[in-house]
Amino acid sequence: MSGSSGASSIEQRTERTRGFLRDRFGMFIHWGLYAIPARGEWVRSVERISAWDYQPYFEEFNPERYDPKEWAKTAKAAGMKYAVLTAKHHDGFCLFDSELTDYKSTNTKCGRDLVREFLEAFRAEGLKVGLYYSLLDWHHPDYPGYGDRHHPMRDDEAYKRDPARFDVYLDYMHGQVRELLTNYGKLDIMWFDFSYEELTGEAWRATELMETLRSLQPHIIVDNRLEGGGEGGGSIYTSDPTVYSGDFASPEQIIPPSGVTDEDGQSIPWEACITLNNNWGYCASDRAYKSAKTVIRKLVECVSKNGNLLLNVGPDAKGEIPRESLDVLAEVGEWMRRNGDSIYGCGEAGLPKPEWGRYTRSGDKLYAHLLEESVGPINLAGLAGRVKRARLLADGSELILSRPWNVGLFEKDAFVSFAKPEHFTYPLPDERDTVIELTLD
Ligand code: H79
Repeated sequence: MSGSSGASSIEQRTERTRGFLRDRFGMFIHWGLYAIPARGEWVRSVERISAWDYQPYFEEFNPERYDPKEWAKTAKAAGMKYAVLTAKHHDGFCLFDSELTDYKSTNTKCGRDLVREFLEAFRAEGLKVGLYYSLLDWHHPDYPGYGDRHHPMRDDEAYKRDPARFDVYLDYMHGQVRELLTNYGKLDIMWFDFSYEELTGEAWRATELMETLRSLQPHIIVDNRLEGGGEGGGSIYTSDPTVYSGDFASPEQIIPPSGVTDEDGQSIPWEACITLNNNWGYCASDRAYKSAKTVIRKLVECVSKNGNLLLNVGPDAKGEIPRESLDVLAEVGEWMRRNGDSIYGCGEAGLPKPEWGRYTRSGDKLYAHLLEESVGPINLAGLAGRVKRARLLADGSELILSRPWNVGLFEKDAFVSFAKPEHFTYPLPDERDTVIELTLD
C-alpha cells in the first residue's frame, strides 16, 4: 500500500471528525442549472444533451426566490447541524464566482455568488458548512468525453481528447478547489464526487490536492471519493490509508447493514447520503417523498450504527425547497426538538439489536427507540439490575421499571412500562419513534 502514515493518520482522522460525528444530521443541497429541466441532476448525461442544447438553461437561470436564510432556518428547525451545497456538479456549472471560468452564476441573469450567500446564511444560524465539488466536469473542454460512459458526448468522436490535456483540467480543478478554500472563510467539510474506473487517487493528483487542502484549512474534513469506485472502495477501510483516503466513508442511498468498521472491527467515521424523494436535483415529476416517520427511523438507524445522515433537498429553478420536503423537515424537526438527546453525541449502544426497535447511547444514557408495539412490559434484554431510571424522553415523565409476575422466564432482563398496571404499554405515545431514556448504573 502507498499509505504513508498508518496509525497516526487514523488518530488524526478520529480527532478531525469528532465534532462532525456528534452532529449526526445534516442537509445536502443539490442545486444548479438542472433545476430548470427539472429531470434530475444527471439529465445532461442521461439524455445526452449537447453543450449547445444545455446552454439555454445558463441563459435563463434566474432564481429570484433564492433566500439561503430561509434554507438555513429550515435546516436548523429540522434539527440539522450542518449543510453541504453543490458548488459545482457534474455539468460543470459553478455556483460561485470563480476566476477560472465564465460558466458561473455571477455571469447569469441572477448575477449572485450563490455559494457565498449560502455560507453566510448557514453560518449565521450556527450551522457548520460544507461544499460539494464534482471531480467530473462535462463542460470543461479538457475533461475526457468520448468513451467515458458518464459523459453526455460519450459517443461523439469530436469529443475525443488528448489524454495529456487532462492535466489542463486538473490544473483548473485544483485551482477551483483552492479558490473555494481561500476566498470563502472557514469550511467544515469538502465533499468530492467521484472516482471511477482509472480516474481515482493520483489520477486526480490527489496527494497534491490534499496537501493544498490541509495547508489552507487544517480542520476541514473530506469524504472518501478521491479514491475508490464511486461510493465504494478506497483505503479508508484499511489500517494503512493514503493521504487522500478521506475522513469519512460516504455510502450513497444505502445504510450499511452493520455500520462501517475496519479489519479489526474499529468503527470508521461514516455518513449515509440519502435523497428525500428519488432524485438529488429537483425533479418535478418525482413525488415519491419519504415520510417524516421514515426519515426519523433512518436517522436513528444511522446513529445506532455510529453513522451520520446527510439528507438531501433539491431546490427548484426559482430557488425554493419543494413544499413536500419542507413539510417532512418540519415534522422531523418537531420530533428532534423533543428527542434530539437520543441523536446528538450518541452512537452504537454495544448491545444486541432489541426486538422492538433500536438502541442509541451516550455515556450512561441508553436510549430505547420503540419502533414496534409491545404486548406487555417492554423487555430490556440482559439489563436486569443495570437500569437506575426510565423516563419518556419527549416529556420527561417517569416510566415504571417493573418485574412482571412471570419474571422467572426472564431473570437476566429488565422491564419498563408506561403506567400501572405494568402491562400497559399499548399504544405507543409516538408511533414514529417513542424514545425511552434509561440511566444506567
Ligand atoms: O451528487 C449525487 C449524484 O448525482 C452522484 N452522487 C450523489 C451524491 C452520483 N450518483 N450516482 N452516481 C453519482 C454514480 C452514477 C450513477 C449512474 Fe445513473 C447510473 C449514472 C448513470 C446510471 C443514476 C442513474 C444517475 C443517472 C441515472
